[in-house]
Amino acid sequence: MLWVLRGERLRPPPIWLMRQAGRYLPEYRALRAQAANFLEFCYTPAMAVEATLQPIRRFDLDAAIIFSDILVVPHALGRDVQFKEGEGPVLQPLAAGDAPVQLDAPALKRHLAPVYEALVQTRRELAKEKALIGFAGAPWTLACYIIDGRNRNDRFAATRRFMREQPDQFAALMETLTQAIIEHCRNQLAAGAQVIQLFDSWAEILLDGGAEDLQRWSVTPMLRIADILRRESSGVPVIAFPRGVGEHFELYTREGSFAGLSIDTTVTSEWARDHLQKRTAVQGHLSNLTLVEGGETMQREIAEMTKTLGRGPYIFNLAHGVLPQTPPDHVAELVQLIRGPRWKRAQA
Ligand code: 1CP
Repeated sequence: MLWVLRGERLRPPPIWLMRQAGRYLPEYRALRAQAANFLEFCYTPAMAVEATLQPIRRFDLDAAIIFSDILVVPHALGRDVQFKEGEGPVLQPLAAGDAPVQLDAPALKRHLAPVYEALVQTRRELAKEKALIGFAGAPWTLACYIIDGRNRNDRFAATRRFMREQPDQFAALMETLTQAIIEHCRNQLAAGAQVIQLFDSWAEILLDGGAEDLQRWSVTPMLRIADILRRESSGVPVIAFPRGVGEHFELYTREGSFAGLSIDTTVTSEWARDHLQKRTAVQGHLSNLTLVEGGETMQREIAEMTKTLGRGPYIFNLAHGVLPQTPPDHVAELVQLIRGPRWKRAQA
């Protein structure tokens, strides 16, 4: 996978899946039952290492993503974060006029030490040829959870209002988050992560305010994070995943910025080949619902994707994380299809 992020083409393409660890795996559910809550799970290195390695053992995927969550950064910044069974994460919302969120870098490092320990141990246990991915939420997506407190499926209305009505306080929060994310990624790289993926899961909401808002609050801060990490860590590859932005994915391809762009189903494979792949490796973009469905639909979509994107630097992945109702057999079949005889013929 690291070769692809340097611009090489690999056949078959390397494959990993967002949320490859999780509830669709019986061994994950068994492990999860041993932890009092989700954060304890994330902060217990032995459990996080085991959850990280489970999908690698079962499916022989090409990369492991450290088992953690994007919300450990707000937690490390002193926000109250709770994962409620069946409800998802709930944070203490940030209101206009509240004391500013502040970064204490040594305190963040101490708080997240179990995540870094899990990376060290995972790298030790992971086969040499498998890449180890660290990750963080992008500033905008973290701001959405910090201000709204939870996802009410109203496109983070409180955050959008805060952005309009408290522009200075919002800008200060975004700056603190950018610095905190840089610290967290830096620490993950020092602990053995070889790639960083930045998840801007709610980037699409910024488009309500036009491409200028997307540029200012997603593209620019994510580029800054990638630039700093690359400069400090001799060219470490950063993958950006600004979900749902369609043709605006192109804004993220500035020369020498992200080594990879993870795309979803808001663009076609042809569009990604023509507009993105000359400047960056492309990762994606099978629908997670197609993976649930499996069968001929999955076979057809994989064939189409690998044909179109497989001629350039390409990493196979989903458009969005594996769903809990996914049959594990479909993941096994997906890996078989990607590594299947088609590629051997193509190379002959
Ligand atoms: O108890 C459980 O099993 C809870 C489910 C779960 C899991 C398995 C959550 C709660 N987080 C995770 C792990 C996780 N989260 C990983 C692990 C590595 C892997 O991919 O295998 C990663 C990369 C994330 C990233 C994450 N968390 C994102 C970005 C990606 C995306 O899905 O867009 C987001 C938005 C979150 C927040 C979050 N954490 C958990 C839930 C249910 C949510 C979404 C809440 C919502 O907005 O509806």
